[in-house]
Amino acid sequence: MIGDGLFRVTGARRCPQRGGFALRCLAVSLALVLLVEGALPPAVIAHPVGMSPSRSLLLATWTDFQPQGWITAVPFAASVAVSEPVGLEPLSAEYQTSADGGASWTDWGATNLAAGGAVSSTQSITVTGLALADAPDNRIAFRIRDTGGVTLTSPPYTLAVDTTPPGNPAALASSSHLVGVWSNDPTVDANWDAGTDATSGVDGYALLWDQAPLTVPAPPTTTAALGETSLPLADGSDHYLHLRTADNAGLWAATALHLGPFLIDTQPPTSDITFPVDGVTYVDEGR
Ligand SMILES: [Ca+2]
Repeated sequence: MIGDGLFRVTGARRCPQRGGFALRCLAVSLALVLLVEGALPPAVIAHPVGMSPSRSLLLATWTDFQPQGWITAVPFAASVAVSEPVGLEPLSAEYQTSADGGASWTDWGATNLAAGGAVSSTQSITVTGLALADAPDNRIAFRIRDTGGVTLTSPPYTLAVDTTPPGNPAALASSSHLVGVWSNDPTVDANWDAGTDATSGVDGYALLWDQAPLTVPAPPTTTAALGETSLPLADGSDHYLHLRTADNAGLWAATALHLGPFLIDTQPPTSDITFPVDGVTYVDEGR
């Protein structure tokens, strides 16, 4: 220990044994031991050779990491800015990635990496051509050396990748109406199961009623529920419901589910009966 060494060097054994001078010598020895054992501010303590000083790590700042949110297409680019007053060596920049939430990492490398900046103390690092698999918890970390030889490592950043559109529900059905059967109820109850999305999860659905059998609804989602009652439908025989699923990454199923036709007739029948003998006509107004 450094303190032990100092204590030995300045120990009482080496102090002259002459009254007040011996006491002063002992006081100086104790003061030196206290200083070395922690009484000095940390910034003043020199670091042993081979141990990274904390000075630069505390002053380095990593900002502006991109991309944020879900990544829906590969390959993609990731970038970050790093600043440190000492100055940085752009050619030393490297990165590594993890496909399991940071449990294991690739080796550090500089493939498809570019680093530069107007001033040496702030560098922008960009990596292109990243092609990580679908996963919510991919990670990337960067490192760069400063002109003092200290390696600065960024925190790990999340790369949430979902390039796979969701699957529509397995079934779309009505609990109130039969397809192709006339009904005097103008509001149709429809229900469906959730559908699937392995990585980001199902966000919701775009529902659309119209008079065509194969319409594919456009974004945005109109509901996240698993059932809905239509607005009153006009009398007619060509009402169709369409449903399309979106995931939390903003991807949409390429196709839609279709249900119909629904036949709506809210008007009671009207019948005219004429007695030919006297020509009187009776009208059934349906009341
Ligand atoms: Ca997805």
